[in-house]
Amino acid sequence: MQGTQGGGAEGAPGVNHAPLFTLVSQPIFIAKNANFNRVMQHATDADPGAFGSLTCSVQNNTCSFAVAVTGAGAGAVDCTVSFTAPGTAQACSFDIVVRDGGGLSVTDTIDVEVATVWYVDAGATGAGTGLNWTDAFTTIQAGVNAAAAGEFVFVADGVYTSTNPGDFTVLPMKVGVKIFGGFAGTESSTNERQAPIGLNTVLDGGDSVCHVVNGAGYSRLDGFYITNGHAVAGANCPTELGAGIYNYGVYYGEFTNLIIAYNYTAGEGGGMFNVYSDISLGNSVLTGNFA
Ligand SMILES: [Ca+2]
Repeated sequence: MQGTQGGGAEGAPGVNHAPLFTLVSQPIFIAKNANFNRVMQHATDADPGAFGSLTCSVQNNTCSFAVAVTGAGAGAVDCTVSFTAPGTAQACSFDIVVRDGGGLSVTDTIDVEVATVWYVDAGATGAGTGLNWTDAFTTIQAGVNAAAAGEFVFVADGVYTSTNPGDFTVLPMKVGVKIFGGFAGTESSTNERQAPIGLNTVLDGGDSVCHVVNGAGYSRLDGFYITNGHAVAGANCPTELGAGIYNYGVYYGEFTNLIIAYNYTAGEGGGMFNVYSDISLGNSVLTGNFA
């Protein structure tokens, strides 16, 4: 409209607004003694001048080790987190804080878990100790067998099947063990994985395994493509339930970044079946499952 002038929104001198985060915060699962150096948040602030001048910092660090959060910019900023993980396991957190020049701020809490990692890579040709990517186990069963409660299993992209057709499961989870897929085979933290996480780390039931994944409590399954489960009654399949993932009595089970596709059961829960369980399912796709 010609001739209008002095809209109320324009200028508004002296009014400051808090910065805003633009990323969904991700927890950090990292191997002992590993170095971490990544952008973990991005913030924006449209205010002019000092009111929109942003600085990243850290506060409320409960970790035993120092964490640096750095970054500065006008109107937008990347916050880079860097630290060296200790040689002992721990769970802790810190806050990323972005403050503008007018004193307003926004805070994001990042959870950190440091643990022993066992490495699995179907294509590895090293010593097979599971202690690093070069010497990774080549079967997912070996990684789970080696891991104790509180430890992690990192699995590189590839196709993982059961040892014998007609097995009960491809991945027998273990209480307290967190299992992550989606790695290229060089990383030391979950945050280094490239999207789409888990699409190419395949747990394949071969249309014969009863449950591709058999869940366990106090665990996490993160970054897998789960397919071709076949929960049909037989010697190795007492329950026609949960061809993709079967959780029985699973408490505090976290399931995230999963694609659960094309699993079959003659009973219930083609993709996933939970009974006497308390689980969370996030950022996942269930498609083409049959029950
Ligand atoms: Ca501002």
